[in-house]
Amino acid sequence: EAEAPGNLAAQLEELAERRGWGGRTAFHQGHRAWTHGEVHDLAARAATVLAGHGVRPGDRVLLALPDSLAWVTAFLATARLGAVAVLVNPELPAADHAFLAEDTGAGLCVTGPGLEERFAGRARLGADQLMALAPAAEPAPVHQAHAHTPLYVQYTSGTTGRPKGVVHTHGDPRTYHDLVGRRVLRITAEDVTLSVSKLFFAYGFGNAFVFPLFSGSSVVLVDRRPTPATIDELVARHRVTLLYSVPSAYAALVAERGHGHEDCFASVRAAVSAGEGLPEGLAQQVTALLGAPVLEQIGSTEAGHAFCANGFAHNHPGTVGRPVPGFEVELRNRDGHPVPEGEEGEMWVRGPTVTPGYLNRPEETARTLVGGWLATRDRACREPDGSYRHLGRADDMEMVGGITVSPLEVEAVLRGHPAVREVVVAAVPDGRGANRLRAFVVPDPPVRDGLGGRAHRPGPGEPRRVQGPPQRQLRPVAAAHPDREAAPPSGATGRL
Ligand code: 3SK
Repeated sequence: EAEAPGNLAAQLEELAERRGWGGRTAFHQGHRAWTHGEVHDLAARAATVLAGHGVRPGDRVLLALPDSLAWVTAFLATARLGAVAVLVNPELPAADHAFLAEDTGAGLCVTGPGLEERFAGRARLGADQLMALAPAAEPAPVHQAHAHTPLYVQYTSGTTGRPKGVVHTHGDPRTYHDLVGRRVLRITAEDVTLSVSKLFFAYGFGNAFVFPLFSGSSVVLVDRRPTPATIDELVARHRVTLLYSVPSAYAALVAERGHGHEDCFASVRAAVSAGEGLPEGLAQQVTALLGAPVLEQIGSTEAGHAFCANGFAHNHPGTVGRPVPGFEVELRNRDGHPVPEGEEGEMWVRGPTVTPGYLNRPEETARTLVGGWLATRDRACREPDGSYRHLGRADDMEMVGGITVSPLEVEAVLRGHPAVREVVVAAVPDGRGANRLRAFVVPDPPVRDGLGGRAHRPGPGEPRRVQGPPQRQLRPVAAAHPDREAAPPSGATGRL
């Protein structure tokens, strides 16, 4: 489409009309389905409901709800009004939600089930209420927007672990689709998507919202992390063609289903992997199980979606692929100077969807966006074929289960426990091809019966050792990833 992009909601509505896919299924959720036409019509009406709750152009509308038709409707309705959607993990603790509402100055919070009591002191609207009121409302007029008008904010953490709101604009989604969805993944209206990564993450937002709405294809929405059994069932039931996931979830799928090709995956034409390195052995097992190529990518919240990707014509396992068309990648040393050819360095990225900056964080913006280049803090080396091999993070963050985790923050939480004298936290391979965080603890003496220690002697039935992740106590951070096996500590924030 050649014309300059305006308001995203109008771009998508017009595209569906012009291409004649208004009657095609856009979203499956449980046993229900909605067409593209129904979704745009409902969103136009939902915008009137939001306006009735005081939402005006430029206002921030915080969306804390699981992946669902309500999420999609609330996002498009917010866009239609020229307001800015703040995409938030609904599973965060109340203190984190309060921080995000404060940081963004949210004028309205749209809440999912069980969160109605959150965001006290702010205007709130339950997602159920929005969906109940919308059908009877009149469609709201579209607010004029331009390619550079802010559209949404997603949270990410950095070296300090302090969450930062990353701003993206009305022009960005169409570019994600043109570059990654259409050119790399060759998505057509026939595709059916299932994304393990949720909509509030950059990866999930592109996979399960942007690409399907720009291509007239359909998505299977799942409100929580799908188990391997759920993935099998949904792929078979909806004839999923594109599966997007993260290495730890692929490892779980392989562990559960074995290595031989399974009929229930016959419809899958590609599996996409991102969020952390995909070991070559695991990639081979996934390919054997699904009978389809696994295409590894790397992207970031700041870049909007992937900036390097493998494709069908050129897939180099063990690498994150070549720069996505329209993106440039430079490897630089710690001082920001390009490294000689063949040496490893930090990935600096330039491209059309890189964020204009962080919300309320001019210093962090200036450190991360330098002369039009984005410092990703990912370390990599360039292979002779132009693919990049990811070598980890340049900062003190670890990628675990597709999320960026600060081991230092986890250590700080554990150190606060009276039974812990010293602790080191590190990511270690879990033997299935993914990483797990492990805490190595020196207990505070005298300890005769595990970590119960002096300060707290466990009672009957209480665990005698610190098991699983620590309870969170630290400052609020955003976007804990639902792909985890247990709630991550506060240092875990979304990269996906
Ligand atoms: O590599 C990632 O983590 C990523 C993040 C955001 C969007 C897309 C990708 C592949």
